[in-house]
Amino acid sequence: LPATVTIDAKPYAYSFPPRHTALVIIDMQRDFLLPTGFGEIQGGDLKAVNECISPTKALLDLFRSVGMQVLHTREGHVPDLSDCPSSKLVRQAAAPGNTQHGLIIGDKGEMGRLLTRGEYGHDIISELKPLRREVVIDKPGKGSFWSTDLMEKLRARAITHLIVTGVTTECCVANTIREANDRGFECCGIVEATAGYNASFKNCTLDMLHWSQGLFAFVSHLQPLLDALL
Ligand code: TIU
Repeated sequence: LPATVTIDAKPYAYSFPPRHTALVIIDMQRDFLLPTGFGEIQGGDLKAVNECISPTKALLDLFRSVGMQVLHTREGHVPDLSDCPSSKLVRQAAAPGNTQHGLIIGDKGEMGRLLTRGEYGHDIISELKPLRREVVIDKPGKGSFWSTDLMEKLRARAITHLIVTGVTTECCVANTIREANDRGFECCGIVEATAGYNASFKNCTLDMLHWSQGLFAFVSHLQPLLDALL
């Protein structure tokens, strides 16, 4: 691996040291990607999020093949929901006439209890299944640092730079990048390898992340990264 790699990005070129750079794949769980899951119950557009699976797989294969670090995250709660703040439960509670939010976290869906650890729907889709040696962070929040040991895991691996992918751009990807930025990590989002439930939110979110000379992150594309590392 070269000491430093530089790729075209917004707002300007992103340079990273491959030995100290990790791919972070956010919440590519059945509950967010498959029909009857939590995302669809919330009214999410599944087509968009499914389109980011194969670019994310391409990056995962690339990082594995060149021996770079990979971390996965999953959003979800312990079965007694003691780590689920009331704000997350209240928000999705059924309102009169609202059938869309008739089910909340912990309720039984067709893939098991929604966003509940240990359930089929909570796990990562088979296409992106983590290897035994790869870190999987279980998180109760949208950001990946809050109430997890991600910071310690990154420190132990001497990681300084994060390539962040996954779903959803506007929610857990953005929160994770903002948390990482405050902790001093140099982040880069990859347009094709992230998606959200609302196309305009995806574009706004990515623009906001790199606005003002890279306020929170850089944003690049899949191909420059493949070209630089292959
Ligand atoms: N609701 C929504 O857009 N996303 C989430 O709740 N979680 C993630 O983004 N992973």
